[in-house]
This record gives sequence, C-alpha cells and structure tokens, in this order.
Amino acid sequence: MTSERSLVLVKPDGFARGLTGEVLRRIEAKGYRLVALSVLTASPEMLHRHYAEHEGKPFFEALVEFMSSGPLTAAVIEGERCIEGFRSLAGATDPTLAPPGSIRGDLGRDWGEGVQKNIVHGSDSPESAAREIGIWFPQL
Ligand code: RTP
Ligand code: MG
Repeated sequence: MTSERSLVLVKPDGFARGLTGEVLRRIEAKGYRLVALSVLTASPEMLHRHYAEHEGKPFFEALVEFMSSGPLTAAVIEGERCIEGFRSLAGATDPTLAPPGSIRGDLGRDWGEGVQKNIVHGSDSPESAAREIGIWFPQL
C-alpha cells in the first residue's frame, strides 16, 4: 500500500470553539503527517466547487453559508490509508450518533441545527482527495 493524502477541514464551528489543535493532535497521534496547513475564510465560490456533489440537495445553500461564515483550518495529511483512517477518526456525519472516541463523538453534538456543525471534513476517496486538495492547496 502506497502512502496517500487527504484534505481535512476544521469547519467554522470547530475553529470558533478552538478545536483546531485538538483535531491536529489526534491526526498526529494517529501517526499521519501534516503536509500543508492554512487558516482562511472560504468564499462561497470555493465551497460550491468543494461540495459540488451536494449541489441541489436541500441542505446545500445552508451548508455553503455555514462553511463561509468564518475562518476555518484546512490541512493536507499524508499516510498509508489516511483517507479512511481520518474518516474513522472523525466518526459518523451526525455528531449525536458518532461513536465516543471519535472527533465528532467526543466533541460534537446537535446544537438545534441538525447535523451541519460537525467540526471536521475529510475526503471520502482518493479521487475526492485529489480534487479537493486542488481546490484548497493549488500550489501542491
Ligand atoms: P464531510 O463531507 O463534511 O466530511 O462530511 P460527511 O462526508 O460525513 O457528510 P456528507 O454527506 O458529505 O455531507 C457534507 C456535510 O453537509 C452537512 N450536511 N447537512 N441533512 C443535512 O442537513 C446535512 N447533511 C449533511 C454536514 O456538515 C456534512 O458534513
Ligand atoms: Mg462528505
């Protein structure tokens, strides 16, 4: 198995709660390497590209508004099977149901706005990772 890369975001809710360090700590403790790291406020245009697969879904516009509402942390991580490994660290999309031990299960909850504020994003396939890294870190 060759090493692979994944795009990780600490979403605006996680960033505002000061959880960037905790998320990066878990990534490093798991043994993945940080390749790139950036703090930025994403434009709606970037997020339309990032979430293109969800365009047209009922939650899409609210998701773009939330994700562009404030600063976030973007990172590229690297390691064997880090795409599925980080998805496992993150836990299920719904933080209420994400298992304890995972980022969303330990640190997330429902704040009365459904499953939107779930702290982190992680690429879901090698194809998604390559596409997303091109959006957030075009210099790589
Ligand atoms: P992500 O892409 O952020 O890593 O999360 P995911 O794969 O676990 O979830 P996905 O299905 O790709 O959905 C992307 C993000 O959209 C928000 N969402 N809201 N029904 C809803 O209101 C709803 N469903 C999804 C969440 O922020 C989710 O992470
Ligand atoms: Mg997803």
